[in-house]
Order: sequence, then C-alpha cells, then structure tokens
Amino acid sequence: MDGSKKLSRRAFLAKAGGSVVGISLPGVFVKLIARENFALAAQLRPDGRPRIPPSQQAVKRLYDMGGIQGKGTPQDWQLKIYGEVEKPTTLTFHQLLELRQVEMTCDVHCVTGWTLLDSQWSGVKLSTIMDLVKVKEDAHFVIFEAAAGYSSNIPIIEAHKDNVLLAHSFFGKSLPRPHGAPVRALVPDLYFYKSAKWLEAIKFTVQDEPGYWERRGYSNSADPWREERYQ
Ligand SMILES: Nc1nc2c(c(=O)[nH]1)N[C@H]1C(S)=C(S)[C@@H](COP(=O)(O)O)O[C@H]1N2
Ligand SMILES: [Mo]
Repeated sequence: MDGSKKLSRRAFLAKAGGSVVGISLPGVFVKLIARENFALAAQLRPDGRPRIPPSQQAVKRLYDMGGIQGKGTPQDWQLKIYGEVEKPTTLTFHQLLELRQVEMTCDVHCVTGWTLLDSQWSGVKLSTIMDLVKVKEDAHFVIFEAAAGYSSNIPIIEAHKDNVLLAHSFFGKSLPRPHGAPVRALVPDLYFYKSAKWLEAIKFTVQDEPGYWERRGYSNSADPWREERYQ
C-alpha cells in the first residue's frame, strides 16, 4: 500500500484558538524505506512485542514535528518539580547534570505513523528525580509541563520505567532546539506526543490531567502496540 496515502487518511486536525493545528507530517516527508520495513516487521523486542508497532513505518531520521519552542538555552533553564512530593525542588541545568546520567538506545513512535529505530539519547531517569523529590504514595500521575502551555501526562507506573528519561542529548550531542533543548521528556513506549519538548516543570498529581493533545482527541493511554491513537 502507498505509505503516504495511508498516512494522509490518518491525518487528524483539531481546531484550537482559531488556527488549524494537528500532529501532522512535515511537508518534506518522508522517504519510507519499504524493503527494510518488510524485514524489520519480523523483528521482536526483548519484551516480545514487534519492533515496529502496527501501521507504523520506519524512517531514517528524527523529524521536527514543530511546537512552540522554549528559549532553548541551558544557562537560564530551570525545572520545577512539585505537586504530590515531600521535597518540592527546582533544578538548574547544572544540577541536572550532577544527577546520575544514563545513555539509552530506543525506538520512538509518532502517532502520525513514523517510527525511528535505534535513536540514542542521554539524560537522567525520571525515576532518579522521583527518588530525589520523594514522591508521595498518593501520586498516581505525572504531568510534564512545557513551554507555551504544552503538556502531557503519563501514569506513575510508566514513569517508573527504566527507559523514561529527561533527555538533554541526542546521538552524543546537545539536544537540538527544535527537538526540545535543553531538556525534553522521553517516554519511548508511548506515542511521541507524550515526550514533551522544552520541558519546564514536572507535576505529580492524584488525579489525571490530560495534556495538550490528549484534550484534542488523541488517546490518553497512547500505547503504540494497541494502536491507541485517538479517543
Ligand atoms: N513542548 C512540546 N512538546 C512536544 C510537542 C509540542 O508541540 N510541544 N509535540 C509532540 C509531538 S506530537 C511529537 S510527535 C514529538 C515530536 O518530537 P520531535 O519534533 O523531536 O520529533 O514531540 C512532542 N512534544
Ligand atoms: Mo506526534
């Protein structure tokens, strides 16, 4: 099947603030690599799930999916961590670098249909931050708050996973500004709209608070293997 047709049929637009916005593919999209996808389709992850989730196509680089950028500079960046925690904390970029750093290779899956395999990130595990601020037992959700009012939300059980990071580097270099500099959330096993770029705060809550796209028709649970794209 023609990949671009398949994707445009899935294209989804929401009206917000008078302008049409959507999690849509960039105009220059996309060299689909059909033959490689065929071989990759047979691969399984260590957890037994298929390497490529249903109806996704592997691409060769990370696309800039837009969004209203934050300032992008580490010097005056701060991360506020608050809500249901015993020690509300604000971290500077320097303080973030003093926490335990990890490197990770993972796949990311955009709800518009592309999957980037084997992307390399470094940063700090969200679980490291959770230990630092002593998350209370009644915290059931994590809300990522980003520049210009973007937000996304994940359940606390996802937040504990080893592959959920606050990422500051991509393939060994500082995260480029279009991809969320200086720090973005990275939640590889949910659709990529959960991975808030230009991160400014992390809030722990008792009740769920659906994020920017989750309030505009996209799935709150966002599991790529169950194809949870829309509500
Ligand atoms: N702050 C912010 N984060 C965001 C977005 C956004 O618009 N603003 N878009 C999300 C969506 S829909 C996707 S697919 C990914 C895209 O990340 P990328 O541009 O690095 O590929 O970022 C997510 N994080
Ligand atoms: Mo997206």
